[in-house]
Amino acid sequence: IVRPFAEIPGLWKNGVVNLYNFWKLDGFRNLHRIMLQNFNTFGPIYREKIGYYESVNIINPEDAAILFKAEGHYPKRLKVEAWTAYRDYRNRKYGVLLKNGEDWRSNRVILNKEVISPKVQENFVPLLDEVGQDFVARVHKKIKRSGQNKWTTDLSQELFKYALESVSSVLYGERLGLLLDYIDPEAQHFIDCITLMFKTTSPMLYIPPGLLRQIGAKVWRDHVAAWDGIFSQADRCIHNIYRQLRQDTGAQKKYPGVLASLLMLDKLSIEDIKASVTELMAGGVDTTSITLLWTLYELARHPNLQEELRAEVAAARAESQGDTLEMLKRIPLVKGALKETLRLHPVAVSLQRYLAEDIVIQNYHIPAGTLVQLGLYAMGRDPKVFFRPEQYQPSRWLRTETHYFRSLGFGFGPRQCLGRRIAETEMQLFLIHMLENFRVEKQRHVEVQSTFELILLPDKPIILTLKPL
Ligand code: HEM
Ligand code: 2DC
Repeated sequence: IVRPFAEIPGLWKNGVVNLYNFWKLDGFRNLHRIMLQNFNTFGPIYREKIGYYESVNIINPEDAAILFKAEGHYPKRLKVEAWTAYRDYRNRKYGVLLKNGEDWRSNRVILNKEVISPKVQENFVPLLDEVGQDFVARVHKKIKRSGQNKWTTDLSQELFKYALESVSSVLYGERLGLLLDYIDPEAQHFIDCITLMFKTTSPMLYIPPGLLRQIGAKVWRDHVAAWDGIFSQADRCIHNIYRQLRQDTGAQKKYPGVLASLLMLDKLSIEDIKASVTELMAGGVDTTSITLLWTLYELARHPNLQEELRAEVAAARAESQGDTLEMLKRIPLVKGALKETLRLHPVAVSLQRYLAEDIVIQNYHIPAGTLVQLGLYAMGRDPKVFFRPEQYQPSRWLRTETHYFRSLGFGFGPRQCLGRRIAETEMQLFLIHMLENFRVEKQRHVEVQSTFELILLPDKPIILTLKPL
């Protein structure tokens, strides 16, 4: 017999009291650990209400499968009100990230063709490969300048620049030049704005931004300033390409980038294109850079694994004879390493959907319209789901054992990460070039954990040493 919705365990009766307790636990930065603890207390399903944020939480891959089968034709995530409130406030259009319903679907279908289809991925490879080579050249230079034949540093700022340079080269078909000695202060400001935007979003998941705006709260003002910085920089880049395209007479053969392709395709309005390209540019910085930083950290902690990966890359290089696209098909362990990084250090603490239909999970009835969250961080560390979850083991993704709804770092289905192919290609090429050039080592024994600033970030600087091979 199926049990009713009201019997799902958890604390969902008093959102205000729960918000107070959440705040006492420093929940704004510990969300992932609190979710883990809740699964330990309540089991594989629990209901929760913090402030005005109400959800049912699940952890099992089999339950994730039920959730995604009930997402409907217009899958909808948790509405991040801070993001929509900014756009409403400044009278800007929503892009694909924030749209819903038919408007989302029609935009997404067109964007898919230019951003995530295998056909265009081939166009991205030479662009991203060049950025990877430039990054390596920059590290060699830093090593030379140090006079010690090595470079010890917190790579996060360097990786932000690498990620922004990569996503910009794909979007605009042009280099920004962020890996040169002189850095454009506007580009640096853009990077800082993205970090601030994420950081100021998390409290507004629980306290309505409209309220914070009315009382003139600092977090709302900072959030607005952050998005203003993001939009003005993206507007400048977009305007540049738009102008070039109008001046250009002859048809060129070279791949012109995502933005120019969308403009020439002429299927979306300029305003829709601008909104989504801005989101792609902003979404493409902290996500891939932090994932790469975690991967280098894990490789530094596992020197033997690092050598194994290096050998795979060397063999792939030899077999593919200069064909980079071919090379990307011969590095399963490198791909496994990226999956393993996202299992232990996911960017998104959860995936969420509003149910399009009633479902039954763990024998509880859950009505249509409910917000259901899959605890991605908790699932990645659950010994019932992954054998010895605490071990970083890329080879687990090679074995034929079931991966059914276990590799969900980029989300699932038609609403999954639009930047997925860009991110994967960019990260794979980065690792290829780094492994071919440097050995990565770690300083002392420092345990780094995650902290929640809307996305999960390392809670302290990760200091690594790069040595030429
Ligand atoms: C959505 C993860 C990189 C742009 C998402 C979602 C996740 C995610 C989990 C939600 C998917 C869902 O609800 O099913 C990641 C990870 C990345 C990454 C782990 C890198 C390691 C990027 C990059 C871009 C990007 C590089 C831009 C070039 C987007 C956009 C959406 C999205 C636009 C919203 C798509 C929609 O609503 O239709 N991402 N992402 N992401 N991501 Fe990413
Ligand atoms: C944060 O409880 C925790 O890819 C919340 O590139 C639920 C939630 C909702 C939406 C998620 C967000 C979490 C984490 C960051 C995500 C976001 C959807 C897209 C975004 C996963 C899990 C991200 C980082 C995008 C950001 C695009 C950019 C323009 C802001």
